[in-house]
Amino acid sequence: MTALKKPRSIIQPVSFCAGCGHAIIQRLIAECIEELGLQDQIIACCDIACSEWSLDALDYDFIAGPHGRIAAVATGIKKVRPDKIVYAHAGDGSSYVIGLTETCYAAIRDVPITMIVVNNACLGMTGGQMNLATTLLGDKTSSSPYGRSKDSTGHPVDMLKLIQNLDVQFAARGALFDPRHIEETKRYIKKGFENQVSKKGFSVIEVLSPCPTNWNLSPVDAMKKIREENTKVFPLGIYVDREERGTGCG
Ligand SMILES: Cc1ncc(C[n+]2csc(CCOP(=O)(O)OP(=O)(O)O)c2C)c(N)n1
Ligand code: SF4
Repeated sequence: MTALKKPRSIIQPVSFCAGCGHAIIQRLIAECIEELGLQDQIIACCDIACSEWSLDALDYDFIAGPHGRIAAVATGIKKVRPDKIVYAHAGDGSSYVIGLTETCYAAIRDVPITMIVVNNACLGMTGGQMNLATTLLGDKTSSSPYGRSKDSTGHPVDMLKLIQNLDVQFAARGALFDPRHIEETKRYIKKGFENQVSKKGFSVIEVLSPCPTNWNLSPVDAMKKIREENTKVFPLGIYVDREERGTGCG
């Protein structure tokens, strides 16, 4: 039996809401970094949104970028410090809505960074407003109180299907609703770091993640919603792995 140990780089108690997926993702990031022995080479980038709670919790060199600009911030850091391992931990509003251009250009340039995008189907930090890219049709949010409607706000967008058409190193989507999928998500995140160590290109890992506070669900029901609803619109799996020359999903 393996004893689970907290990574040494987690130096503060979790500040996220109870049941928040960001906390699991923060832990997976720290575990991957520690298992790969990269602690001293990391420059972490978090966005001005819920991911910024990691800033004081993790014992890495850290920068918080303006909301939506995290892919550009990480790109700049990697350009001037190619010797460092640079990762971005950001929300789906930051990465796919206000920061759509930044994320796409990091992918187009195939910048060798590891980008972890938390798909919690809303704008978490500001009160759970609808996210144009990730809120499901019919889902009620603080800015779509009657449920998201296709007629007024269009369809959600599967960003990995867009990124799949660009020449990137790695793109995959994981989820957190049970231990098997948490392990799978960890493998994707680790692969994103390993690609950077071996000086390969842009890696993006999107994670379907609960925001129980803004979804008005218990942590258990939030995980159930992801498993039963969100995975239907956002299929899990590897979309691009240049190394394997495989593309696809599911
Ligand atoms: C330029 C700018 N626009 C808007 C905001 C307000 N703002 C802060 S966080 C946020 C949304 C965060 O949502 P997301 O990126 O999905 O991350 P989450 O909090 O859900 O992890 C917004 C709109 C800001 N700080 N700066
Ligand atoms: S508001 Fe949502 S995303 Fe932000 S910390 Fe709370 S549960 Fe997590």
